[in-house]
Amino acid sequence: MKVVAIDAIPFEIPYHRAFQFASGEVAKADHVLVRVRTDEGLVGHAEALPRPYTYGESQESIVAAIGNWFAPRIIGVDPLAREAVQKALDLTVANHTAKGAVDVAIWDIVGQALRQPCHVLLGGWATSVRVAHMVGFDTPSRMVDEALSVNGQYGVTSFKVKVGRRPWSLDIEVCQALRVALPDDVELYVDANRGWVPEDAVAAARALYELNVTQIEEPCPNDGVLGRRRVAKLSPVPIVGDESCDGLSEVARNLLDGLSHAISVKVARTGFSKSQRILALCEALGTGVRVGSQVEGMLGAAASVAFAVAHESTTVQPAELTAFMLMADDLLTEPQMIVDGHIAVSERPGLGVDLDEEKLDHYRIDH
Ligand code: MUC
Ligand code: MG
Repeated sequence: MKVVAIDAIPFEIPYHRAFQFASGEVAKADHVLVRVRTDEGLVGHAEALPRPYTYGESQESIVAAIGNWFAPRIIGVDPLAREAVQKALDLTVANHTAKGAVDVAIWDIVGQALRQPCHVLLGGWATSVRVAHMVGFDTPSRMVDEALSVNGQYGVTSFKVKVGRRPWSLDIEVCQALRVALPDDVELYVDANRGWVPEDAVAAARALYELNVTQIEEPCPNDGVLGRRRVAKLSPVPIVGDESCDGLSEVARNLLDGLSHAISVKVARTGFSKSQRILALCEALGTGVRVGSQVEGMLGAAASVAFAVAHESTTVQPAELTAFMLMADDLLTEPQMIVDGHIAVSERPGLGVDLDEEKLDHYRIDH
């Protein structure tokens, strides 16, 4: 079997409201559908998510990287030859979400060719996983209302609160309000998206510890090594590496340099192939892992669910899989469902999801 085409189709789907955080915001789904086709008629899909404030990619750069570099190198390759695909992708540096999507679309084809769901090929540990919901910047009362609504309606009991504002007391005020309003068994953890300076991060961490916050993601910029190391050393709350841990070597350096205690693994940036390598490294170092969100739609969430349920270690912490709730519509024929705080994975071959071609036609912006 051979790859005969890789299409990168930019599309835009409105959001109910913008999802805001310290490093930027997602105000609409300006994503790219990656479609890989083979000479045997199999078609694999994935969703590429430009996050310029995190990886420096745009819809245009993702379309160009796939059209100019990745497609010409991978056309003619057998999709089962995933190491050859990785080699072809890594001839170009950066371009994380373009690469992650090509890898996932290739795995979608591999699953279809072998008539197995991707999650079974990846490890087959479970068939559902607890979800965590991300709460973006807003007033304390609106953030409380959102969390109560998602907790009450979907049974979600884990919330990642966006923080990293100045003064940092604003963030503590939000977390205090959430702690008072939500049931005691609800997990609160936070993500500062590098918004604090180290001194504020240490002070905020001490206050968040008192609120039983379980983790602090990216408290301050990772390139301020001594400051970040001081925060990781002094914080009573474990520090999670996310955007500073966007590849296997970056994860290794981050953990060995004592800059983080746990890692967010994101299928949107490291696909399935590299994410499994990162997972093995974290297991070897005794480091906790959470499947993170790149603020993806339902197609991206389907890939993250497949990865999260495939390994025991990625089911320990609730996976961030609800970002699609903010979107006014989506591209799949069957919506992703959250029931009792869990999402179940499709048992069909590959990613096990179908694209609504009419919706793709309606939302694509390249014609
Ligand atoms: C997250 O966990 O950081 C915010 C920025 C980004 O790149 O992803 C989101 C969620
Ligand atoms: Mg994060």
